Amino acid sequence: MERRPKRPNRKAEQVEQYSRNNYNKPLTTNQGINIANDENTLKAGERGPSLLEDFMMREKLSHFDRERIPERVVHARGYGAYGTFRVYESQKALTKAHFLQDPSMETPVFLRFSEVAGSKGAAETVRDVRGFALKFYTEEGNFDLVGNNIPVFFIQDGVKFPDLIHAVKPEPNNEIPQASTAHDNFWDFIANNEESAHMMMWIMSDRTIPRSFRTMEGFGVHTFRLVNEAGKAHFVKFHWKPKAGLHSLVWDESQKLSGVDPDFHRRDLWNVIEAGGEAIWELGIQVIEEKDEFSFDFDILDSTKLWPEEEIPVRIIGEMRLNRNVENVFAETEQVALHPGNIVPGIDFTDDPLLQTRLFSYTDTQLYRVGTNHQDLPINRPICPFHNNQRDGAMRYIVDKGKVNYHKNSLWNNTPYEVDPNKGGFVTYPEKVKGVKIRKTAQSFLNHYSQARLFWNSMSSWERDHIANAFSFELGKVMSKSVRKQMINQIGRVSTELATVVANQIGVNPPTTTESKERRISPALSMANQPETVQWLKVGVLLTEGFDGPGTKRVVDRLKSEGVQVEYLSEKQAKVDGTNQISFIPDASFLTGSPLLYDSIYVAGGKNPDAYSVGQMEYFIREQFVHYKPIGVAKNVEPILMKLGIVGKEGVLVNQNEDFLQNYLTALGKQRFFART
Ligand code: HDD
Repeated sequence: MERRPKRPNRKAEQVEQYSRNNYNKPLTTNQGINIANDENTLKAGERGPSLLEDFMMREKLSHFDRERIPERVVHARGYGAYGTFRVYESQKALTKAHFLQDPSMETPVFLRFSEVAGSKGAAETVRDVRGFALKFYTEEGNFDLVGNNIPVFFIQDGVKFPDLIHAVKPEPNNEIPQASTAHDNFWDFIANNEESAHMMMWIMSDRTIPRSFRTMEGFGVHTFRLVNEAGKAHFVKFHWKPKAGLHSLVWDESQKLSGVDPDFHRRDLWNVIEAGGEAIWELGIQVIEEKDEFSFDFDILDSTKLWPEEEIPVRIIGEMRLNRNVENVFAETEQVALHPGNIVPGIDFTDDPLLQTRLFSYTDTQLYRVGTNHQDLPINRPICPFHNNQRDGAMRYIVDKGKVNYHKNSLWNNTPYEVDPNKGGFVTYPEKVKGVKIRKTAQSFLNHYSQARLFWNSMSSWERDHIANAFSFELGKVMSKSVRKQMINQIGRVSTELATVVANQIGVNPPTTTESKERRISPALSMANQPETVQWLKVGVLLTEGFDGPGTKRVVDRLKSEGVQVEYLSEKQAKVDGTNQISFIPDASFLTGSPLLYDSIYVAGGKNPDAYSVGQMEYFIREQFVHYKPIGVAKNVEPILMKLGIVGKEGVLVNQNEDFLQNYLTALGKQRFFART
């Protein structure tokens, strides 16, 4: 086979060629003219007026005036990083895709996370579906897996996508609310489009308020095809399983964080990577044989359905590690043009009607948003050579040499030439199709409630509480009494119990609808019981003058040795002295820091702290407690726990014996203590 040579990290090398370092360089115009004065326009006399001939001012201002490109119509707020993907063992039996053959080969990737609804500057911790969009720069061209952190979608046919998004976005008459689904239009859409019932359960779960990009699952959502060398195809779904476990914020925390740190998620990813860490996911696939296409009680082409993992197991086949931040967010993350239609030999589409419409929409949006030649930009270029007869257009970057720009030709021996399928040329999977032209939803797509109920059945009790609260919040913000009632009936088709709790909370009658009969559960859908890990968790250590030096140092050293990120907080950002000549310089003061920014706090306290510091320690402990987080305190801080009435509560630990460190680490690993409710 005419495979291209293997060269790891080729993407980094490629982007580097187009990078520029301005440090310590003379200031020039874009034409290369050295600039002697960048602070004054050219004027007729010291007090003006300004002169039109000032080419430096004109160039600088008109470039600035054009600095923005249209934000994405959805997923406008996003953040990306580079990394690599490696398959654990050859997937030859399933696919001929080159990057899935050789475990020793690393394929460069770029991953852009995003929030769907908000504008480009919206807060990051809002309740929303997160985009999980990946570009694999394979040796055979770019493969984009443009997914979400939820395995199903709102609608079944993409022709409804503009309606869905109009309903999600701020209402058009007053542009309120920003980055939130808690409004009439959205819930009116959900109540009147039954196919959204399954997704509505997912978005009201904690999945839509992740703790970190690193603690989310990712899903390709659609059913794709894998095709092997012999031309045999299998249906496949793609899953990304986070090594850091699946963890979320709680609602009160996520709302407050939107103010305290609107960049909470990007800061987390950026900091971990800058500190030399990696965000790691394993790639899993679910596989269904073609012959089994109709063996399930759902249609495998329906994007509002998942394939229960207990029925169709997820096989782990590889690993992705994100480990390099971008150099320039606009050039890379903003201009990246992801497209589910970018596939490589060995991967193909299915007839999923949602996927089919996406194949049109993404190229279209990139042409509008970035431009005709968006594929030439460093972030979008494949790492393999690419040649064709496409020419010109706005901002054409490539200088195509020679006079032949058409196919077929004799002058250049009919090159660039078509590649034989046996040598890597892409051939569409020869799926048999037949039917009459029709606009109709397939009968097999019409069961909207079984899997919505399956999801509800699979939740732990605290997850159910959170879902009920989320519905109560969102529907409580709906002004239209009619929409509230419709929604209670809609939820009632999933669960009478849930609908009744929410109805009671928002002041409408209980449902009149009948709940789904589905009684199965799928444990894989629950977020409870995550593997315990403390790596990259962030602990804030609160200190005041005269803190126990050796005791605090022992805690900090142990935390750090386990991979925990530690930050010190105190009344001021000046050095704080503890006993035994041990002192720390705070990373934040009580003013600039916040309990919301930490997975846990260790309160070392100090000798006779003043009233302000005691008040702050109390505040940090209370907030951490109501967000179910583990708390560690030095012995002299115990009176604050007593005052708050939380002594001996789950995950609240006092540093008073040998076991403290181990118990505190175990508590950290658990991350949240929802039993406190
Ligand atoms: Fe979409 C962006 C994910 C359905 C049309 N979509 C976009 C992004 C993600 C998804 C992650 C951001 C990519 C980036 O980071 O640049 N979209 C999904 C998923 C879907 C889905 C998982 C269902 C399974 N999308 C969908 C449909 C349509 C679109 C049905 C239209 C028919 N999506 C778009 C778009 C966007 C987009 C308008 C906006 C910006 C962009 O493409 O690049 O074309």
